[in-house]
Amino acid sequence: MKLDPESIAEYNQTQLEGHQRKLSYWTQEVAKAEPVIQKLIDFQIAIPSWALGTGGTRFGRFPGGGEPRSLEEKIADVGLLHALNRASGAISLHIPWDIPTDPNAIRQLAAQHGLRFDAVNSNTFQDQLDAQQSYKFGSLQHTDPAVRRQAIEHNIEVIRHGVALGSDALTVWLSDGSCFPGQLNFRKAFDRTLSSLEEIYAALPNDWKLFVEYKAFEPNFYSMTVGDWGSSFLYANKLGPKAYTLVDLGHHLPNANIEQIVAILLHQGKLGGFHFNDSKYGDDDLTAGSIKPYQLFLIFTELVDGLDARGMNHATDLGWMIDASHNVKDPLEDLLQSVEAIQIAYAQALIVDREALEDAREANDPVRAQEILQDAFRTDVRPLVAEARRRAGASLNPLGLYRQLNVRQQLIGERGAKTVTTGL
Ligand SMILES: [Mn+2]
Repeated sequence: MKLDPESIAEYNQTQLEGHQRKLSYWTQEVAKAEPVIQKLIDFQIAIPSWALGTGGTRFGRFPGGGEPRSLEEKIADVGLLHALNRASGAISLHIPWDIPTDPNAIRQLAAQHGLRFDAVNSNTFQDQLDAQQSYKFGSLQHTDPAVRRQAIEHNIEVIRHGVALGSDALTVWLSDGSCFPGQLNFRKAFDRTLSSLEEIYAALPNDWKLFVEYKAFEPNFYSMTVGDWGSSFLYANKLGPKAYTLVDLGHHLPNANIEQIVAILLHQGKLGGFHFNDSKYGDDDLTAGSIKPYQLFLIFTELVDGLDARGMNHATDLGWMIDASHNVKDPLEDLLQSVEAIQIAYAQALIVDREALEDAREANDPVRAQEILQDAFRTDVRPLVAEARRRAGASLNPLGLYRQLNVRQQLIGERGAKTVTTGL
């Protein structure tokens, strides 16, 4: 389905009075509000193609109906999100779950929805039906050169698909590692992974980036060959200037100081991209900002600070992507919530009084520093986010309009109640 622009305008009309009342505080602080609104309009978050269907756990999966059955329908769903919030103007594809049979047609379809293709993702953590070699004991690290060859060729094929769609980055997440002590020679696994990555790196077009994503555990539970930001940083450094670390919020050990990791990676010019989600225990892939919104704000505070320190463009110089998957929410509603949580954290980070914070730090005044940060975190920036949406032609309240239009029911009407999306 496609959203009628009239329905957005009509809906906004019913919300306008309340919105302007809430915005009035900010209109008295125009000097502060205007640049934030503009930055929010520019800021786009890529939607992962695998998050459009209901996720599951290893115990079960409970699809909600009307889920996209093809790449075309996935693009239509992201187009719907983007029409509602004008902040989801990109899609991140997963190969082989989303192989485009006609790249030109897919590119055109995406452009009709105002979407571009963000990083493409390879998959060497599952065996495909027609695969000659198995990834049971790893892919790029594997002891058998034939398995490594298959995994390298797959990644190069993913780059080719990405080039055809106008993407400019490859994300490599490896499940490689070991489940038991003694299973793996760590040094050999590192060297094999590095030389495999070098071949993939050599196949990158000049204007492309390679994102090396790390994860502390799962599916391997004793060691992960790219298990933390240190190893990712090491691989990225050895590979060269087109290689960067990708930070997935859920891929750390509990209580890791992600904001500090982000600050150092950015400072060293090696932070490439982000996968947003939230978690309570492990890699829970919950809605961004649903569990630890203060952490999300602290991460954005470092991102804004680090991007500004290097003169980087907030909107375009890092890859901003969601990586989440749910089994109890409507995936589209969940993604609307995630995008809004990210925008709120970003806006709050933008209003931090940087000069005062730096003064407090230089004066060794932790009380003052905390007050400055929490003053921003406790400020209700939602009217700014809504105003950015309104000016971009989106809904003042995307979730409200989504429910009022009964979008899920309409999708079930179009696609059926028993659809299961490709992918996870
Ligand atoms: Mn991820």
